[in-house]
Order: sequence, then structure tokens, then C-alpha cells
Amino acid sequence: MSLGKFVSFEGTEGVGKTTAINGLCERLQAQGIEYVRTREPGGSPFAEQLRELLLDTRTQINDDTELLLMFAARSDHLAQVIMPALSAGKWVICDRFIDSTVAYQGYGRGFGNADMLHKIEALIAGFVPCLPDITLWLDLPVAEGMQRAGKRSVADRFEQQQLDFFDRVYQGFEAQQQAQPQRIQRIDAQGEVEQVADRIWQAVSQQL
Ligand code: T5A
Repeated sequence: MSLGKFVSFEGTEGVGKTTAINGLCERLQAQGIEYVRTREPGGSPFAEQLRELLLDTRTQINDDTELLLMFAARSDHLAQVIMPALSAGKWVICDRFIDSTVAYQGYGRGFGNADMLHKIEALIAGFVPCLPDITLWLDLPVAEGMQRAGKRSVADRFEQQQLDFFDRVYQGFEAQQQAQPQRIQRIDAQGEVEQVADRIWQAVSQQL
């Protein structure tokens, strides 16, 4: 059985993941590569229900509950969508995955102390045996991403956080990239859409 490739996109708010994924999907299609495009939190019917709750500004939950709901959504998404697609030889292009949990819940929510991060890592190892083959971290200054995102959307529960929260999230992505440079490739997300798309294609086409 030939497995497809698992590609995830990461970054702080509004860095251009959706736009970059559009570009990658066009190129995969041109190469005749079958893929499934998905996202987190969400991606399966049940996980999409959890996404609505997680992003809803009226939701009042503590940080532990938020973390567990992220894992619950991921567990269903993996079982219902990601694993079946990879097993069928399709590529999976996922907007956010495990690195967002470490960055947002681990660093952003302040679970950043070694003890708590260790517990998060243990959860990751236990619940998510499936890591992406390649992760593209779109690196853009936090303020620039916020400006891009702010142009077109109403703030969700995460986007309502203060700037220092997103600074910590950024540090989380940076630390993970440094710790796992083979899997997590840093992509400069500044510049024109086409320039960013070319950088991504250069990284992804090495997997072909
Ligand atoms: N979360 C998620 C956790 O806390 N823990 C977890 O474990 C997971 C999985 C999900 C939220 O959940 C949190 C993180 C998030 O807060 P999301 O839908 O992924 O939410 O949220 P965002 O990252 O905010 O996604 P956005 O859709 O808002 O942003 P994108 O997809 O990064 O950016 P995109 O492509 O929509 O672009 C934003 C704007 O910039 C323009 C686009 O046209 C658009 O207007 N743009 C550019 N402009 C200039 N130059 C470029 N190169 C541009 N590229 C795009």
C-alpha cells in the first residue's frame, strides 16, 4: 500500500495559509496528484462542530478544556479523514495541525513551562502517532499577519487575544522549527502571493 504525503501549513494569524494552500493545490492538480484539502480545528463533521465552539466568542472554557477539545477534534479528524486519505495514496494538505497546539495552547496559553509542555508532548505522542511529512511554517511578523487578517474578517475567539499572546505563539513556532528543522521548513511569507507560492513549491516538490 503506497501512502500519500501529509503536508501541514502553520503560522500565526493571517499569515496567508489559505492563500498559499490555494496555490499549492493548483500546482498539485497540474501534476495530476490526488489530494484532500482539510483544516484544523475541524476537517471532519464532528471536528467542524467542535471548531464552531472553539472559535465562537461566546464560548467560555478554561485552557485545559480548550486543549482537550483540540485533541478531541484532531482524534476524529485523523480517524475520519487524514488516515483514510493517506492510506488511499492521496496527499493530505492540512491548514494547521499539531504544531498549532504546541504554539497556541503550549506557548500562547502559558503551558510553556517545561513540566506542562512535557505533558502536552506526551499527549501528542499518545493521541497523534501521525506527524506530517513536511510542515511549512509561514513566517511573517505578527503585526503584519494581523493587518492582513483584519482586512477581511470579524475577530474569532483566538483573534481577540492581546498582541503578547501572539508574540508567544510566534516564539512557539520558531522554537519548534529550530527543534525539528527536517520536518518544519521556514517559508518567508513576506512579498507577493506568487513569490510565496514559489517558495512553497520549491520545498514541497522535493517530496515528489
Ligand atoms: N488553533 C488551531 C489553536 O489554538 N490550536 C490548534 O491546535 C489549532 C489547530 C483557527 C484558530 O484556531 C487556533 C489558531 C487559530 O486562531 P484559522 O482559521 O486557522 O483559525 O485562523 P487563521 O490562521 O487566522 O486563518 P486565516 O484564514 O485568518 O488566515 P490565513 O489562512 O493564514 O491567511 P489568508 O490566506 O486568509 O490571508 C489573509 C489575508 O491576507 C491576504 C489574503 O488575500 C487575505 O486577505 N494575503 C496576502 N496579502 C499580501 N501578500 C501576500 N503574500 C498575501 N497572502 C495572503
